[in-house]
Amino acid sequence: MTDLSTVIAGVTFPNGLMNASGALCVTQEELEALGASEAGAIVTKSMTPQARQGNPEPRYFSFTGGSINSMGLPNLGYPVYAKLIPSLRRFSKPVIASLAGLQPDDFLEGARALNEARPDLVEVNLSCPNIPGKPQIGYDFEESERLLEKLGDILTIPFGVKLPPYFDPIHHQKIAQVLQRVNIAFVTMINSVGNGLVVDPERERVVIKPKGGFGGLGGRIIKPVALANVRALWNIWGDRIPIIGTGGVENGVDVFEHILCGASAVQVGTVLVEEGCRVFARLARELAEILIRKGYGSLMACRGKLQEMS
Ligand code: RRO
Repeated sequence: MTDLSTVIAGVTFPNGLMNASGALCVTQEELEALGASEAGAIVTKSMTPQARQGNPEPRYFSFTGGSINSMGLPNLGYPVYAKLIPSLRRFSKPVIASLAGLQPDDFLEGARALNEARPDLVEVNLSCPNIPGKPQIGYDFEESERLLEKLGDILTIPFGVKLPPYFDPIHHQKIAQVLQRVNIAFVTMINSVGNGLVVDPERERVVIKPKGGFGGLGGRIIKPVALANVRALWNIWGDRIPIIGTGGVENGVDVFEHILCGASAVQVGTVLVEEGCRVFARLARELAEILIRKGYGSLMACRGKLQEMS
């Protein structure tokens, strides 16, 4: 048997495959379906103080090669998730609460609620691209540090951060320094590639309604950007801070590539929305096949093993 388990911030996962926050994880029903599936963890939708309907529809569109979304943080609100989380523990897999907010104080209020609810880990979302007038916090290094410092004073649960993609090595250096200073427990990257635009040429129209059609890109087309971001932080940190790779995972080989780049686990967004929770059993089977073929006894054995050319 190939060992697909992994450890992140001291928490053991039965396998390193889980949903990306946002994908089929808003309602109690969806969270329980993740619990009953082969997913190695349950990740909640990013939550805000009050319940939100999100942006007007249509707000999600899939196309050959990926997806574009501008959901606008539809979620049930901190109090409802705080009540739900303890009951999700019965599925005997880690529960990761994704914490968001519309302003810094929201995050602090959410941190207090989550201290009571006791998920295994908290993933602080600094990278939602879809709220009109609210920039992605992760692109402001000073603001990110201020917020994470304050959260560190409040949270009694290990917390990590969900980052946007960066496109320049200096930005990888800068965010890595910030995250080291605040003692981050793990990093999830990347969120969707923000503010892309998909065009329907026949109708000469955008494909989603909010923000004039601009939205976050996910799926196969973003895999090289995701792999580059995982690798860039692995090159800085090695195994000191675990990375959850997210972006473009459609099959077992994609998972393998993320792990080779340095990820300790992967999250699945677009393909989960398209295929439903049965995707986890398929990915686990395909990942085990490639690990066996390559002679690796476990997922962790190939972590970071990507070779550069001499
Ligand atoms: O809800 C969303 O529109 C959304 C969020 Br919070 C996020 O972090 N990433 C994304 O692609 N969509």
